[in-house]
Amino acid sequence: MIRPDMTTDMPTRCALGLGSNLGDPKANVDEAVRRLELTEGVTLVARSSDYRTPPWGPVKQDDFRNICVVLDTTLSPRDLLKRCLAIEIELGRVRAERWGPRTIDIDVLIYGMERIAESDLEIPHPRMGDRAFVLIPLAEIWPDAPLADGRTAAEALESCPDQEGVVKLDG
Ligand code: PH2
Ligand code: MG
Ligand code: MG
Repeated sequence: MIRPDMTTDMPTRCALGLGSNLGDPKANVDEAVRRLELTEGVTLVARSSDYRTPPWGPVKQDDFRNICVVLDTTLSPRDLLKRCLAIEIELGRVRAERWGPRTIDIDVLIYGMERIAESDLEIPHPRMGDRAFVLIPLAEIWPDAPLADGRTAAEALESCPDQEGVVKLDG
């Protein structure tokens, strides 16, 4: 059991979900990945393809560009979250409406086998199991990724709605 603020010596395998639908989504996603790679204590293991995905949720907005990355980190869950939020700010994210358009969103989806339920940090991400824009890129690079309900990403994808709208992009 790792406390959310505990630093570890052994790296932990994690998954992040990234999304953008404001400004230049490709540039935003690429720059976010570059900054994650430059982060001390973070080693990028895999990056998924980029996907164009219809907006999920109540807000009418442009399609998103979504990817997932897998990384190994010695950062604590909370420090990893902090770094993700810092990169969002560095790239000019302004938090407006919930579910609304964003320059860049970086969500911590999975942190090893840890389960964390705090108001601002829930891992595994509680809503990822039925979201094609998360599961499709994640299953591409880490099909065995462990979700909160015991299923793997690939298993969850078998019954996941809204997959038709998700389009793999070339570059
Ligand atoms: N993120 C949201 C709300 N809706 N829809 C798509 N397609 N992709 C996202 O990343 C996304 C969304 C809130 O985080
Ligand atoms: Mg977020
Ligand atoms: Mg999100």
